[in-house]
Amino acid sequence: MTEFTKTPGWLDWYAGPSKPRFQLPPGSVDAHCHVFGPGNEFPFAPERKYTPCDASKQQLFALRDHLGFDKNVIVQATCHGADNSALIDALKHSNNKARGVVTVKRSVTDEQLQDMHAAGVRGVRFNFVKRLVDFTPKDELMEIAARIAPLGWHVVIYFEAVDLPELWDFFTALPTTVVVDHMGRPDVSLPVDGPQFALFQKFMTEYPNVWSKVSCPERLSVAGPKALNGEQNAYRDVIPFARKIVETFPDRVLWGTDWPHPNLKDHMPDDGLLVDFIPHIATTAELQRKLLVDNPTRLYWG
Ligand code: 0GY
Repeated sequence: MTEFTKTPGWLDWYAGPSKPRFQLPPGSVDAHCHVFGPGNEFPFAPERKYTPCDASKQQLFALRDHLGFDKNVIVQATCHGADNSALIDALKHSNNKARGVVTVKRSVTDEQLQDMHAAGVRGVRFNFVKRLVDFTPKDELMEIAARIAPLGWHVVIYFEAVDLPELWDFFTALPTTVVVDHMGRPDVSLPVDGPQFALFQKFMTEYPNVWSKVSCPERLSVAGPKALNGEQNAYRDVIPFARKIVETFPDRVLWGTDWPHPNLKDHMPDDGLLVDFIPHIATTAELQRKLLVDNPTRLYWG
């Protein structure tokens, strides 16, 4: 049995989350979440940049039911590298209520891709956040994108806003639907109508194959969670950014909890209160239904 020691300072996920006051529409999908291990069953990757606490499929499914979601999209986290066993195992035990986004190397075989598809995988993730991964050559990633395109899969990309100019040519050449994690991590201390966020909106405007997750206020916020218990103002600096994307591209947005919230050191959000953040960024029933039900269902169960 392999024992793993969690990275020092790394917070555990929030046990006993509150029941959201915002009632999720029927059929809602938590479209960005992870499973970690358990490490003694699904060991973490040798090349990982952090060691998380365990976060099992049973715990994820219990959270789904507690919050009022119907389904999950489980995204491969970097601590598992390109070994997708924990994720695939979760999909297979989900009763068709979970889809997956994996990380693969160019050595993956067509048969392995087919098996993953049968288990519920619908995308690959390319991660460009330097603190999380080692560099992978772009020609290798483009080769993978070309191989998964015929399966109808998409590419999920994770990057920091400052890196978008350098990655632009690669992203805009991808042959699939492209889903951006967490709005491309804007610096929310900059103006929402400033050049950095304008470039991200240009990316979505000029390339109609680009979607965005409007998730992770807890990661992006500089103001922080202070008002979480007093509602309204928690992560208030993220609201204009996320609202802008939801209202401009209502048919190409997704939302997820990001449970179990890797790499958080300052505070760990109560997932129930995170759900209560949704009506601040999707302010009408129609926008909420598109964000939580229609869009993820079309992309992952269509
Ligand atoms: C997220 C965010 C992070 C981590 C990962 O795969 C990962 O390790 O995605 C992060 O540290 O910003 O989306 O879970």
